[in-house]
Amino acid sequence: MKLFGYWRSSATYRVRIALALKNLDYDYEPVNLLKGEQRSDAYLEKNPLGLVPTLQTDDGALLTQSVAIIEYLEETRGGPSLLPGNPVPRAHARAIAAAIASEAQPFGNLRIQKYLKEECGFDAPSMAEWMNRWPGGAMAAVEKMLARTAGDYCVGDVPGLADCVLIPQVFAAKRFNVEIGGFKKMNEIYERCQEHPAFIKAHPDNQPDAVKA
Ligand SMILES: N[C@@H](CCC(=O)N[C@@H](CS)C(=O)NCC(=O)O)C(=O)O
Repeated sequence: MKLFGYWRSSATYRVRIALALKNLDYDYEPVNLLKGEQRSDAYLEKNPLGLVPTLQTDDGALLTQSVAIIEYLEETRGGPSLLPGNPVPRAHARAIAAAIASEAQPFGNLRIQKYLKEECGFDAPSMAEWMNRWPGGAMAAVEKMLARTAGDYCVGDVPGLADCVLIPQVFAAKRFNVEIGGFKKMNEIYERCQEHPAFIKAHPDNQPDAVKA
């Protein structure tokens, strides 16, 4: 398998966590978002939305959308399951993943931030307000969801799909100063995952294309 991604992309980070939790080997090809490589003709052939990640399977299929990729890994590979066995907790895991992937992450994506700054004239305070209102607002709702579902991890006591999606979003929130400090459960899970080998392996700073500060 080959993963096309970018070290600091939260959606790529989701897939890396899933690959690491399942202990799967893969090749990695960086797509430099800051250089706009996601919009090159060659990359658009792989991922028509011009977003990372893309996973190329061993038989050449090109998979896009991080949550669909994680579900593909779950359905086709062994290793620890990333979804609970029972339907209600399974629906909770998918709901948390969807809340973050659909209602939080897209509003803070690079192309949206670029558009707001360059075409709508947003200055730093307007950007901060945007980030707290939209990604931050969705994360406040996720904290309430976690109150109903979490144990040591997002749903119960085993890391899975929801954690693959939550941890990168918390990482991004910290990077963009989104106010999530009061979200106790979320922060507890985040800190626990910082000690987990699969999450350490998947961390942006541990990727070959990471830019050291
Ligand atoms: N829903 C997509 C989101 C992918 C996405 O937004 N990727 C971001 C990085 S986290 C990206 O490629 N941004 C490039 C851009 O905005 O130009 C998924 O889950 O794969």
